[in-house]
Amino acid sequence: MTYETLLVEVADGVGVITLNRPKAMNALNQTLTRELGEAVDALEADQAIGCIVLTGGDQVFAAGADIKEMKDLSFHDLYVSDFPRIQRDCWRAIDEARTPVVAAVAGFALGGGCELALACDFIVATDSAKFGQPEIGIGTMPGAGGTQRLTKAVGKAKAMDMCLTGRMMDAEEAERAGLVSQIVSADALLDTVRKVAKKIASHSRPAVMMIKESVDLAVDADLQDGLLFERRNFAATFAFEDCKEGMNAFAEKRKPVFKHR
Ligand code: DAK
Repeated sequence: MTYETLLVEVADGVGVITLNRPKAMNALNQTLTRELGEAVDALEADQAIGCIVLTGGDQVFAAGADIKEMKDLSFHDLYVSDFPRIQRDCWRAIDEARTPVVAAVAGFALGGGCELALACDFIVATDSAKFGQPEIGIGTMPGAGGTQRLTKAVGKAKAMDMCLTGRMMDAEEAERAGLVSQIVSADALLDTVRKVAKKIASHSRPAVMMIKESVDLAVDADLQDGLLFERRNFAATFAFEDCKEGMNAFAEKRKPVFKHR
């Protein structure tokens, strides 16, 4: 499929989606969010894809929702259309994807851009990355998870500070705060994330899905419920052919050949 605001490439079991509105700093207009939801859904439905990478390229991730498109909307417009729904569907697609989604962030990830990165399973950033929820500066507030996912990721103090002052967090602070899994140099970002994604895609897909579900549950569940869910999922992996193959391959000192079954 071809898109007006995205580039999508598929190789080695990995789908890479690049936001492509460079003149507007990848601001998330309705076309982009609609296309992004469609692209994530299409990669998710593709059995050959074991990991999705979401990036804005090596300059900027996304400077937030498109303010110029949004500025004349009324409360009625937003409420009745549910933001509009099509735009919300973009976060829904990432949120509901069972295939892991890795964000590769260079430069600004602001407002909806930060929220988009937060909706991914983890974030790899360059040292140029800047995360922020600057909506307060334009008289509004985060609306796609900034007060919720950011708080769960970095804790109340930093989330309050960022949302109330609009200040940006640089890559080092973001890594210290647990927002970012690793920092890489700008020229290595896409290669590194492709390698990480390829590694994930090489593993048993059903086992990857169970791990993703279990880690996601840890964010909200009570510890004992989470541990029980994990234990049950661990036992369930023994029903996968891939689990037998992985353990036999270890015992036979060879590489496993997973069939994703
Ligand atoms: N919208 C539209 N255009 C933008 C933009 C944005 N968010 N950010 C940048 N641009 C455009 C600029 O207008 C400029 O375009 P031209 O003037 O050249 O045509 C071009 O990108 C370059 O920007 P600057 O000239 O401003 O570049 P600087 O390096 O000086 O500054 C900046 C970069 C990123 C610091 C600055 O552009 C900036 O502050 N941008 C706005 C950041 C912001 O406030 N973001 C939050 C927007 S509100 C929801 C989903 C999403 C949301 C809410 C709900 N639901 C599903 C319910 C999200 C809301 C938001 O993100």
